[in-house]
Amino acid sequence: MNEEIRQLRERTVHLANTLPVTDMHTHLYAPEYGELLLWGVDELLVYHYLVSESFRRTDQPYDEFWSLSKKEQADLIWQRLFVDHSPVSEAASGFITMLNRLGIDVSSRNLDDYREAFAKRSVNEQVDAVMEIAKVERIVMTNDPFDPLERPVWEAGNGKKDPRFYAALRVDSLLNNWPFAVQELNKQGYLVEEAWTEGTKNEVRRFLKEWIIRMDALYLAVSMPGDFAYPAEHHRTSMIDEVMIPVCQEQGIPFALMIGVRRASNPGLKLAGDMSMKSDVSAMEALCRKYPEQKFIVTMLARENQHELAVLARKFRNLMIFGCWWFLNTDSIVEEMTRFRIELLGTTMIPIHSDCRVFEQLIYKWEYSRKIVGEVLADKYVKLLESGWRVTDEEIKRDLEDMYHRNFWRFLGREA
Ligand code: REL
Ligand code: ZN
Repeated sequence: MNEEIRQLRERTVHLANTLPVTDMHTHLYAPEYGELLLWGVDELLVYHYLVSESFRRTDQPYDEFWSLSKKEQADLIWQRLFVDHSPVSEAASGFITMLNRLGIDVSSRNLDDYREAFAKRSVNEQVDAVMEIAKVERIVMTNDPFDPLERPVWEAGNGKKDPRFYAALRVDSLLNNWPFAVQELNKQGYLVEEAWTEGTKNEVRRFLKEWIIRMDALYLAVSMPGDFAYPAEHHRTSMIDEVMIPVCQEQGIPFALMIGVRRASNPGLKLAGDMSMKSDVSAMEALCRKYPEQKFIVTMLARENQHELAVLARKFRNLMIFGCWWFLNTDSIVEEMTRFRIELLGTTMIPIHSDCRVFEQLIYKWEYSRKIVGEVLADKYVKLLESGWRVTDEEIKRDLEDMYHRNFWRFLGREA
Protein backbone atom coordinates (compact mmCIF):
# COMPACT_ATOMS: atom_id res chain seq x y z
CA MET A 1 0.00 0.00 0.00
CA ASN A 2 2.74 2.44 0.94
CA GLU A 3 4.50 1.89 -2.36
CA GLU A 4 1.21 2.31 -4.23
CA ILE A 5 0.57 5.59 -2.40
CA ARG A 6 4.07 6.84 -3.18
CA GLN A 7 3.60 6.06 -6.86
CA LEU A 8 0.16 7.65 -6.97
CA ARG A 9 1.56 10.85 -5.49
CA GLU A 10 4.47 10.83 -7.89
CA ARG A 11 2.25 10.37 -10.96
CA THR A 12 -0.15 13.08 -9.86
CA VAL A 13 2.56 15.60 -9.06
CA HIS A 14 4.35 14.83 -12.30
CA LEU A 15 1.23 15.38 -14.40
CA ALA A 16 0.33 18.53 -12.45
CA ASN A 17 3.80 19.91 -13.16
CA THR A 18 3.82 19.14 -16.85
CA LEU A 19 0.37 19.32 -18.48
CA PRO A 20 -0.24 22.40 -20.63
CA VAL A 21 -2.34 25.23 -19.21
CA THR A 22 -4.41 28.19 -20.34
CA ASP A 23 -3.60 31.27 -18.29
CA MET A 24 -7.01 32.89 -18.26
CA HIS A 25 -6.13 36.28 -16.78
CA THR A 26 -2.82 38.06 -17.29
CA HIS A 27 -1.50 41.52 -18.09
CA LEU A 28 0.83 40.11 -20.71
CA TYR A 29 0.80 40.93 -24.41
CA ALA A 30 1.81 39.28 -27.63
CA PRO A 31 5.02 40.53 -29.31
CA GLU A 32 2.95 42.59 -31.80
CA TYR A 33 2.14 45.00 -28.98
CA GLY A 34 5.72 46.33 -28.86
CA GLU A 35 6.62 48.09 -25.63
CA LEU A 36 3.42 46.92 -23.93
CA LEU A 37 5.02 43.50 -23.66
CA LEU A 38 7.21 43.77 -20.58
CA TRP A 39 10.11 41.38 -20.15
CA GLY A 40 13.70 41.22 -18.90
CA VAL A 41 15.62 41.70 -15.67
CA ASP A 42 14.83 45.36 -15.01
CA GLU A 43 11.09 44.99 -15.66
CA LEU A 44 11.09 41.93 -13.42
CA LEU A 45 12.74 43.82 -10.59
CA VAL A 46 10.48 46.88 -10.80
CA TYR A 47 7.37 44.63 -10.66
CA HIS A 48 4.98 46.41 -8.33
CA TYR A 49 4.95 43.48 -5.88
CA LEU A 50 8.70 44.02 -5.35
CA VAL A 51 8.41 47.82 -5.32
CA SER A 52 6.11 47.74 -2.31
CA GLU A 53 8.30 45.21 -0.52
CA SER A 54 11.42 47.26 -1.17
CA PHE A 55 9.95 50.42 0.39
CA ARG A 56 9.73 48.59 3.69
CA ARG A 57 13.52 48.64 3.64
CA THR A 58 14.12 52.35 3.11
CA ASP A 59 13.13 55.89 4.07
CA GLN A 60 13.78 57.15 0.56
CA PRO A 61 11.06 59.62 -0.53
CA TYR A 62 8.72 58.03 -3.08
CA ASP A 63 9.21 60.81 -5.62
CA GLU A 64 12.95 60.44 -5.51
CA PHE A 65 12.63 56.75 -6.37
CA TRP A 66 10.18 57.41 -9.20
CA SER A 67 12.44 60.07 -10.70
CA LEU A 68 15.17 57.48 -11.30
CA SER A 69 15.60 55.48 -14.50
CA LYS A 70 14.19 51.95 -14.60
CA LYS A 71 17.70 50.52 -14.35
CA GLU A 72 18.48 52.62 -11.28
CA GLN A 73 15.21 51.59 -9.64
CA ALA A 74 16.00 47.95 -10.37
CA ASP A 75 19.49 48.36 -8.84
CA LEU A 76 17.99 49.72 -5.63
CA ILE A 77 15.41 46.94 -5.38
CA TRP A 78 18.08 44.35 -6.02
CA GLN A 79 20.25 45.79 -3.27
CA ARG A 80 17.44 46.12 -0.74
CA LEU A 81 15.63 42.83 -1.29
CA PHE A 82 18.29 40.45 -2.56
CA VAL A 83 21.67 41.61 -1.30
CA ASP A 84 21.00 43.21 2.07
CA HIS A 85 18.45 40.50 3.01
CA SER A 86 17.50 37.07 1.76
CA PRO A 87 14.80 36.98 -0.96
CA VAL A 88 12.37 34.76 0.89
CA SER A 89 9.08 36.47 -0.01
CA GLU A 90 7.00 34.87 -2.78
CA ALA A 91 7.76 37.57 -5.35
CA ALA A 92 11.45 37.81 -4.47
CA SER A 93 12.08 34.08 -4.46
CA GLY A 94 10.14 33.96 -7.72
CA PHE A 95 12.73 36.22 -9.34
CA ILE A 96 15.52 33.82 -8.41
CA THR A 97 13.51 30.80 -9.58
CA MET A 98 12.94 32.45 -12.97
CA LEU A 99 16.61 33.18 -13.49
CA ASN A 100 17.55 29.67 -12.55
CA ARG A 101 14.97 28.01 -14.81
CA LEU A 102 16.15 30.19 -17.67
CA GLY A 103 19.57 28.64 -17.25
CA ILE A 104 21.23 31.65 -15.64
CA ASP A 105 23.81 31.00 -12.93
CA VAL A 106 22.45 32.91 -9.95
CA SER A 107 25.50 32.29 -7.78
CA SER A 108 27.45 35.35 -8.89
CA ARG A 109 24.82 37.61 -7.29
CA ASN A 110 25.84 40.16 -9.87
CA LEU A 111 22.90 41.87 -11.51
CA ASP A 112 24.93 42.94 -14.52
CA ASP A 113 25.76 39.30 -15.28
CA TYR A 114 22.06 38.54 -15.35
CA ARG A 115 21.38 41.57 -17.54
CA GLU A 116 24.04 40.40 -19.94
CA ALA A 117 22.49 36.94 -20.19
CA PHE A 118 19.14 38.49 -21.12
CA ALA A 119 20.67 40.89 -23.63
CA LYS A 120 21.54 37.93 -25.85
CA ARG A 121 17.86 37.06 -26.33
CA SER A 122 15.27 38.57 -28.64
CA VAL A 123 11.75 39.19 -27.44
CA ASN A 124 10.35 36.50 -29.73
CA GLU A 125 12.86 33.93 -28.52
CA GLN A 126 12.11 34.81 -24.94
CA VAL A 127 8.33 34.49 -25.39
CA ASP A 128 8.76 31.05 -26.97
CA ALA A 129 11.26 29.89 -24.36
CA VAL A 130 9.19 31.05 -21.40
CA MET A 131 5.97 29.50 -22.70
CA GLU A 132 7.84 26.28 -23.26
CA ILE A 133 9.38 26.21 -19.77
CA ALA A 134 6.13 27.21 -18.04
CA LYS A 135 4.10 24.92 -20.33
CA VAL A 136 1.61 27.70 -20.85
CA GLU A 137 -0.18 27.04 -24.11
CA ARG A 138 -2.60 29.96 -24.28
CA ILE A 139 -2.57 33.36 -22.65
CA VAL A 140 -5.51 35.68 -22.10
CA MET A 141 -4.46 39.33 -22.15
CA THR A 142 -6.21 42.31 -20.54
CA ASN A 143 -7.24 44.68 -23.32
CA ASP A 144 -8.36 48.24 -22.80
CA PRO A 145 -9.59 50.23 -25.82
CA PHE A 146 -8.95 53.45 -23.88
CA ASP A 147 -5.24 52.68 -23.54
CA PRO A 148 -3.41 55.04 -25.89
CA LEU A 149 -0.64 52.51 -26.54
CA GLU A 150 -2.97 49.62 -27.15
CA ARG A 151 -5.68 51.15 -29.28
CA PRO A 152 -3.46 51.75 -32.32
CA VAL A 153 -2.43 48.08 -32.34
CA TRP A 154 -6.07 47.06 -32.72
CA GLU A 155 -6.81 49.80 -35.22
CA ALA A 156 -3.93 48.63 -37.37
CA GLY A 157 -5.44 45.12 -37.30
CA ASN A 158 -2.53 43.61 -35.32
CA GLY A 159 -4.32 42.90 -32.06
CA LYS A 160 -5.03 39.26 -32.65
CA LYS A 161 -2.25 37.94 -34.84
CA ASP A 162 -0.49 35.49 -32.55
CA PRO A 163 -2.81 32.48 -32.07
CA ARG A 164 -1.41 31.78 -28.59
CA PHE A 165 -2.83 35.05 -27.25
CA TYR A 166 -6.51 35.87 -26.62
CA ALA A 167 -8.20 39.12 -25.71
CA ALA A 168 -10.42 40.07 -22.78
CA LEU A 169 -12.21 43.40 -22.99
CA ARG A 170 -11.53 45.44 -19.89
CA VAL A 171 -14.32 47.80 -18.87
CA ASP A 172 -13.13 49.31 -15.58
CA SER A 173 -13.62 52.96 -16.41
CA LEU A 174 -17.18 52.43 -17.67
CA LEU A 175 -18.07 51.13 -14.23
CA ASN A 176 -15.62 52.87 -11.93
CA ASN A 177 -14.82 56.22 -13.58
CA TRP A 178 -17.76 57.19 -15.74
CA PRO A 179 -16.74 60.86 -16.37
CA PHE A 180 -13.40 59.68 -17.78
CA ALA A 181 -15.12 57.00 -19.87
CA VAL A 182 -17.47 59.64 -21.33
CA GLN A 183 -14.51 61.71 -22.50
CA GLU A 184 -12.78 58.71 -24.03
CA LEU A 185 -15.93 57.46 -25.75
CA ASN A 186 -16.50 60.89 -27.25
CA LYS A 187 -12.91 60.92 -28.55
CA GLN A 188 -13.66 57.64 -30.33
CA GLY A 189 -16.79 59.11 -31.88
CA TYR A 190 -19.43 57.56 -29.62
CA LEU A 191 -22.05 60.19 -28.75
CA VAL A 192 -22.44 59.82 -25.01
CA GLU A 193 -23.01 62.20 -22.14
CA GLU A 194 -22.71 61.82 -18.37
CA ALA A 195 -26.50 61.80 -18.01
CA TRP A 196 -27.91 58.27 -18.36
CA THR A 197 -30.02 58.84 -21.47
CA GLU A 198 -31.35 56.31 -23.98
CA GLY A 199 -28.93 57.70 -26.55
CA THR A 200 -25.98 57.20 -24.20
CA LYS A 201 -26.99 53.62 -23.39
CA ASN A 202 -27.29 52.81 -27.09
CA GLU A 203 -23.89 54.24 -27.82
CA VAL A 204 -22.15 52.39 -24.98
CA ARG A 205 -23.77 49.18 -26.17
CA ARG A 206 -22.52 49.91 -29.67
CA PHE A 207 -19.00 50.60 -28.32
CA LEU A 208 -18.88 47.31 -26.42
CA LYS A 209 -20.26 45.31 -29.29
CA GLU A 210 -17.80 46.77 -31.79
CA TRP A 211 -14.83 46.14 -29.52
CA ILE A 212 -15.91 42.62 -28.59
CA ILE A 213 -16.07 41.79 -32.27
CA ARG A 214 -12.81 43.56 -33.15
CA MET A 215 -10.94 41.79 -30.35
CA ASP A 216 -12.88 38.55 -30.55
CA ALA A 217 -12.97 39.12 -26.79
CA LEU A 218 -13.41 36.00 -24.70
CA TYR A 219 -15.12 37.87 -21.88
CA LEU A 220 -15.82 41.31 -20.46
CA ALA A 221 -13.65 42.06 -17.41
CA VAL A 222 -13.63 44.50 -14.55
CA SER A 223 -12.03 44.87 -11.15
CA MET A 224 -14.22 46.33 -8.45
CA PRO A 225 -13.73 47.80 -4.99
CA GLY A 226 -14.80 45.72 -2.01
CA ASP A 227 -17.81 47.96 -1.42
CA PHE A 228 -19.33 46.99 -4.76
CA ALA A 229 -23.02 46.49 -4.08
CA TYR A 230 -25.69 45.08 -6.36
CA PRO A 231 -28.45 45.97 -6.85
CA ALA A 232 -27.92 49.55 -5.69
CA GLU A 233 -28.95 53.09 -6.51
CA HIS A 234 -25.70 53.52 -8.36
CA HIS A 235 -24.37 54.07 -11.85
CA ARG A 236 -22.84 50.58 -11.75
CA THR A 237 -26.19 48.86 -11.41
CA SER A 238 -27.64 50.73 -14.41
CA MET A 239 -24.53 50.07 -16.47
CA ILE A 240 -24.58 46.35 -15.65
CA ASP A 241 -28.35 45.88 -16.11
CA GLU A 242 -28.94 48.04 -19.11
CA VAL A 243 -25.70 47.82 -21.05
CA MET A 244 -23.25 45.11 -20.03
CA ILE A 245 -25.53 42.14 -19.44
CA PRO A 246 -27.57 42.75 -22.61
CA VAL A 247 -24.39 43.02 -24.69
CA CYS A 248 -22.79 39.93 -23.08
CA GLN A 249 -25.96 37.98 -23.76
CA GLU A 250 -26.21 39.14 -27.33
CA GLN A 251 -22.56 38.31 -27.95
CA GLY A 252 -22.67 35.10 -25.91
CA ILE A 253 -19.73 35.91 -23.62
CA PRO A 254 -19.23 35.75 -19.84
CA PHE A 255 -18.72 38.71 -17.56
CA ALA A 256 -15.63 38.46 -15.33
CA LEU A 257 -15.56 40.34 -12.04
CA MET A 258 -12.55 40.65 -9.78
CA ILE A 259 -13.80 42.13 -6.57
CA GLY A 260 -12.08 43.58 -3.54
CA VAL A 261 -9.45 46.16 -4.42
CA ARG A 262 -9.06 49.64 -2.99
CA ARG A 263 -7.03 51.46 -5.60
CA ALA A 264 -4.28 53.86 -4.50
CA SER A 265 -4.55 53.22 -0.79
CA ASN A 266 -1.05 54.70 -0.70
CA PRO A 267 -0.80 56.85 -3.83
CA GLY A 268 2.94 57.42 -3.35
CA LEU A 269 3.54 53.82 -4.31
CA LYS A 270 1.68 54.21 -7.63
CA LEU A 271 0.69 50.78 -9.01
CA ALA A 272 2.12 49.17 -5.86
CA GLY A 273 -0.21 51.17 -3.63
CA ASP A 274 -3.45 49.17 -4.05
CA MET A 275 -4.95 47.53 -0.99
CA SER A 276 -7.05 44.43 -0.41
CA MET A 277 -10.65 44.91 0.81
CA LYS A 278 -13.33 42.58 2.04
CA SER A 279 -16.33 42.28 -0.25
CA ASP A 280 -19.99 41.50 0.04
CA VAL A 281 -20.54 38.16 -1.69
CA SER A 282 -24.29 38.84 -1.81
CA ALA A 283 -23.74 41.22 -4.76
CA MET A 284 -22.60 38.24 -6.84
CA GLU A 285 -25.38 36.13 -5.41
CA ALA A 286 -27.94 38.67 -6.62
CA LEU A 287 -26.37 38.84 -10.09
CA CYS A 288 -26.20 35.07 -10.48
CA ARG A 289 -29.83 34.72 -9.41
CA LYS A 290 -31.15 37.53 -11.56
CA TYR A 291 -29.35 36.38 -14.70
CA PRO A 292 -29.34 32.58 -14.75
CA GLU A 293 -28.53 32.58 -18.46
CA GLN A 294 -25.52 34.87 -18.03
CA LYS A 295 -22.20 33.33 -17.10
CA PHE A 296 -19.99 35.02 -14.51
CA ILE A 297 -16.29 34.38 -13.92
CA VAL A 298 -15.35 35.65 -10.48
CA THR A 299 -12.42 36.01 -8.13
CA MET A 300 -12.16 37.98 -4.90
CA LEU A 301 -9.16 39.54 -3.24
CA ALA A 302 -9.87 39.07 0.46
CA ARG A 303 -9.00 35.76 1.99
CA GLU A 304 -12.09 36.20 4.20
CA ASN A 305 -14.40 35.95 1.18
CA GLN A 306 -13.06 32.77 -0.35
CA HIS A 307 -15.08 30.16 1.45
CA GLU A 308 -18.39 31.97 0.95
CA LEU A 309 -17.60 32.47 -2.72
CA ALA A 310 -16.91 28.75 -3.14
CA VAL A 311 -20.23 27.98 -1.44
CA LEU A 312 -21.94 30.39 -3.83
CA ALA A 313 -20.51 28.44 -6.75
CA ARG A 314 -22.26 25.33 -5.39
CA LYS A 315 -25.55 27.22 -5.72
CA PHE A 316 -25.09 28.76 -9.14
CA ARG A 317 -23.75 26.84 -12.10
CA ASN A 318 -23.53 30.12 -14.02
CA LEU A 319 -20.69 31.10 -11.66
CA MET A 320 -17.12 29.96 -12.33
CA ILE A 321 -14.65 30.91 -9.64
CA PHE A 322 -11.02 31.34 -10.58
CA GLY A 323 -7.50 31.92 -9.39
CA CYS A 324 -5.77 33.02 -6.23
CA TRP A 325 -5.59 36.69 -6.97
CA TRP A 326 -2.61 38.93 -6.23
CA PHE A 327 -1.91 38.90 -2.46
CA LEU A 328 -3.51 35.45 -2.33
CA ASN A 329 -1.04 34.06 -4.82
CA THR A 330 1.38 32.81 -2.17
CA ASP A 331 2.18 29.19 -1.35
CA SER A 332 0.24 28.95 1.91
CA ILE A 333 -2.93 30.63 0.64
CA VAL A 334 -2.94 28.82 -2.71
CA GLU A 335 -2.79 25.59 -0.79
CA GLU A 336 -5.60 26.51 1.58
CA MET A 337 -7.86 27.78 -1.21
CA THR A 338 -7.19 24.92 -3.60
CA ARG A 339 -7.87 22.40 -0.87
CA PHE A 340 -11.26 23.69 0.20
CA ARG A 341 -12.31 24.51 -3.33
CA ILE A 342 -11.73 20.89 -4.35
CA GLU A 343 -13.50 19.76 -1.19
CA LEU A 344 -16.54 21.91 -1.99
CA LEU A 345 -16.59 21.88 -5.77
CA GLY A 346 -14.57 18.91 -6.94
CA THR A 347 -12.70 19.99 -10.04
CA THR A 348 -15.40 22.39 -11.29
CA MET A 349 -13.36 25.55 -10.83
CA ILE A 350 -10.25 27.20 -12.22
CA PRO A 351 -7.68 26.98 -9.42
CA ILE A 352 -4.94 29.10 -10.95
CA HIS A 353 -4.37 32.17 -13.08
CA SER A 354 -1.08 34.01 -13.02
CA ASP A 355 -1.94 37.73 -13.30
CA CYS A 356 1.61 38.13 -14.68
CA ARG A 357 2.69 41.55 -15.85
CA VAL A 358 6.22 40.67 -16.94
CA PHE A 359 6.62 37.74 -19.27
CA GLU A 360 9.17 35.60 -17.43
CA GLN A 361 6.97 35.61 -14.31
CA LEU A 362 4.96 32.84 -15.97
CA ILE A 363 7.81 30.53 -15.03
CA TYR A 364 7.70 30.88 -11.27
CA LYS A 365 4.02 31.59 -10.83
CA TRP A 366 3.00 28.45 -12.68
CA GLU A 367 5.74 26.31 -11.21
CA TYR A 368 4.81 27.27 -7.64
CA SER A 369 1.08 26.82 -8.18
CA ARG A 370 1.26 23.57 -10.14
CA LYS A 371 3.22 21.96 -7.34
CA ILE A 372 0.48 22.79 -4.85
CA VAL A 373 -2.35 21.68 -7.13
CA GLY A 374 -0.55 18.36 -7.61
CA GLU A 375 0.01 17.79 -3.91
CA VAL A 376 -3.54 18.68 -2.91
CA LEU A 377 -5.04 16.51 -5.63
CA ALA A 378 -2.73 13.64 -4.67
CA ASP A 379 -4.03 13.82 -1.08
CA LYS A 380 -7.56 13.41 -2.40
CA TYR A 381 -6.63 10.43 -4.59
CA VAL A 382 -4.85 8.78 -1.66
CA LYS A 383 -8.00 9.17 0.40
CA LEU A 384 -9.94 7.40 -2.38
CA LEU A 385 -7.30 4.69 -2.61
CA GLU A 386 -7.73 4.00 1.08
CA SER A 387 -11.35 3.16 0.23
CA GLY A 388 -10.32 0.97 -2.66
CA TRP A 389 -10.84 3.47 -5.55
CA ARG A 390 -7.89 3.51 -7.91
CA VAL A 391 -7.51 6.43 -10.33
CA THR A 392 -5.82 5.73 -13.64
CA ASP A 393 -3.30 8.03 -15.28
CA GLU A 394 -5.94 8.92 -17.84
CA GLU A 395 -8.29 9.97 -15.07
CA ILE A 396 -5.65 12.06 -13.32
CA LYS A 397 -4.90 13.74 -16.62
CA ARG A 398 -8.59 14.37 -17.27
CA ASP A 399 -9.08 15.96 -13.83
CA LEU A 400 -6.05 18.21 -14.21
CA GLU A 401 -6.95 19.20 -17.74
CA ASP A 402 -10.39 20.22 -16.52
CA MET A 403 -8.84 22.60 -14.03
CA TYR A 404 -5.96 23.75 -16.24
CA HIS A 405 -7.98 24.64 -19.32
CA ARG A 406 -11.11 22.65 -20.14
CA ASN A 407 -13.38 24.24 -17.49
CA PHE A 408 -12.48 27.64 -18.84
CA TRP A 409 -13.03 26.96 -22.53
CA ARG A 410 -16.15 24.92 -21.89
CA PHE A 411 -17.64 27.67 -19.73
CA LEU A 412 -17.02 30.06 -22.60
CA GLY A 413 -18.74 27.67 -24.97
CA ARG A 414 -15.53 27.54 -26.99
CA GLU A 415 -14.34 24.08 -26.18
CA ALA A 416 -11.65 23.18 -28.70
O1 REL B 1 -6.46 43.03 -13.02
C1 REL B 1 -6.37 43.69 -11.98
O2 REL B 1 -7.16 44.56 -11.66
C2 REL B 1 -5.22 43.41 -11.03
O3 REL B 1 -4.87 42.09 -11.16
C3 REL B 1 -4.09 44.38 -11.24
O4 REL B 1 -4.61 45.65 -11.06
C4 REL B 1 -2.90 44.17 -10.33
O5 REL B 1 -2.09 45.30 -10.37
C5 REL B 1 -2.11 42.95 -10.69
O6 REL B 1 -0.82 43.22 -11.06
C6 REL B 1 -2.19 41.97 -9.60
O7 REL B 1 -1.64 40.88 -9.65
ZN1 ZN C 1 -5.11 41.42 -13.10
